Amino acid sequence: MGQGQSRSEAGKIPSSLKLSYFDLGGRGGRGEPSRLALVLSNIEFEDYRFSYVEWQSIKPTTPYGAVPTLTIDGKQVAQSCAILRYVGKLGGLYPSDPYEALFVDEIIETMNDLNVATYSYLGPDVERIKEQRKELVEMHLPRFIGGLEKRLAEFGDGPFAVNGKLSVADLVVTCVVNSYLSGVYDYVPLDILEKYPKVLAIHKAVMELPKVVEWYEKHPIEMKTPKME
Ligand SMILES: N[C@@H](CCC(=O)N[C@@H](CS)C(=O)NCC(=O)O)C(=O)O
Repeated sequence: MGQGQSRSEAGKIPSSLKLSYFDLGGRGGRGEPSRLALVLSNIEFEDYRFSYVEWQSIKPTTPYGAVPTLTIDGKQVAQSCAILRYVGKLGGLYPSDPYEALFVDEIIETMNDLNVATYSYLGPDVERIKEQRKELVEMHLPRFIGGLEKRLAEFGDGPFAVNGKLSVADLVVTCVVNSYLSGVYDYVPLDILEKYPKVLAIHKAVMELPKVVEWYEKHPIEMKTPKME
């Protein structure tokens, strides 16, 4: 059970939940925040992970040819932000107060905008990757992470983003930060987020939660040295 709502406010837990997503070596990605929400809420789920090779045969079985998907008592649903809100509601990590929920949603959607910009090109053309990462560093990170850093002052006193209470918004921010700190993005300096202390404070607070510590002991985050030239 999360800290955002009481148990009586949380949703009915289905008897079977299967979260399907790539195995990204513990880094962020669109599936990891929902995994963390389920883990933090002590909700059992099948953590179905697969490689890109396996993905080719899985893709046509998903509603939009994309993951994550969540299979709830045999029914598959898609879209990472919708899944995250749903598991947040089940586990008490999504506010029942609509006004508070609005701020949580603002953060989820902002991190989604950043993810869309981050994954806009994943192909083999190195020059195109360099160009895309330059845009990320100069434009998208200041816009979305810099924007969030300023907004956090209005959302509460921290360390968690909204009213100081742990919510799925903190999990989505943490997964974005983990992917940047892991060095997976070539041509992006590893210290790029250092000018955003409030965002980093959310990450630190989440990564220190005992269940999260235990989770990453089991699923270590693979660290890389990003290519810079
Ligand atoms: N709007 C969707 C986007 C899903 C998406 O693009 N997922 C990526 C992984 S993060 C994917 O499935 N890529 C493989 C492919 O498109 O074949 C969501 O938020 O779930």
